[in-house]
Amino acid sequence: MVRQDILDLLSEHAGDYVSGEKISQQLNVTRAAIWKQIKVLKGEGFEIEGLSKNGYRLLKMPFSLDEWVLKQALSSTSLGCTICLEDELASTNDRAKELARQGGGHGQIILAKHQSAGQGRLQRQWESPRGGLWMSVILRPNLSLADASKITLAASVAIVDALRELFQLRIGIKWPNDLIFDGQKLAGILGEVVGEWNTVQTLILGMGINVNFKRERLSAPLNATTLYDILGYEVDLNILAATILKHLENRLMSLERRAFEELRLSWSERAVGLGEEVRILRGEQVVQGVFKGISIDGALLLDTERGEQSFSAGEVQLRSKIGKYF
Ligand code: BT5
Repeated sequence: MVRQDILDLLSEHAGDYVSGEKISQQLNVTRAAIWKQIKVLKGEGFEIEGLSKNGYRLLKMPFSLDEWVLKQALSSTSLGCTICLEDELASTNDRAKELARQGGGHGQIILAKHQSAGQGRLQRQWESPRGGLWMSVILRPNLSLADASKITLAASVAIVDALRELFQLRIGIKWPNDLIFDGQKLAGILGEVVGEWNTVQTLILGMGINVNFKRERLSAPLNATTLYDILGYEVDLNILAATILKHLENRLMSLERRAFEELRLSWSERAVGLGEEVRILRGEQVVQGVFKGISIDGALLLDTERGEQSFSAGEVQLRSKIGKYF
């Protein structure tokens, strides 16, 4: 509590010094206790200047995830209403499922600084070293089970738009939900329905973004990149999370208004490979054709020799004409 109170006080006087005496009086703690807490905060990455005659001044907040900093950055109204931030979790999606079963409400977010068993789709692994944004959101939207796939489409668009807003980056969406830069994967999305949708209507939306670490931290064979490799500097994970949640909340609101076509168009504008000759891999089988677009539910529509065929995300993989990832 003292930690939060000190930060509240310092941020209220942003840029100005607050005397140790004033903090001590307002919070009813000793000056020694304040000094100790300030030392801890500095260790966590807060830049706080302390001058014996003036007091303390908050100069900079950490780029790593911090509940207090994240709360300051949030502008969404429902998403992020409750924050669960852990140093390490096996998987934020798994924790979110547990919390959802225990009654965790719409908008609760779960983050881990590092995941020891991050999950991709279809039981695949998701490498999640420190410095990434590993976040899950519990959603109980006013939508039907048939619309669950639209939420993951919305999440892709939200991440693309957040990265464009913050860093003027142009990230592409590789169907169904990979976010890629220069043909390499920067982020992935894992949507999972919890329990009986008709009764509980809960979706866990997991988003994983490679942010403040070098690509070398990931296994060599992966076709991956990180924001650090792209930009050349570290970014504020709290602001990134908050900006994604803001865009996601807006997209969810339009989905609840049944603006499905709007989402399909937004997704298509950001997609890679549209209108191009592509290959679809279904196990050993390869189908070739022109990538025409997606259906309202996110199925890929392919113009083939045998006419239009549609593929759902769970069963196939998309490759460029020459068989590359994209
Ligand atoms: C995904 O699966 O792309 C979904 C990833 C979702 C991760 C988030 S993190 C927060 C939340 N908690 C979780 O436990 N998961 C979610 P998929 O399309 O199946 O891609 C998985 C494949 O991507 C793997 O088989 C690897 O080839 C590759 N991969 C693994 N880790 C990667 C990384 N950090 N960056 C890029 N590619 C990676």
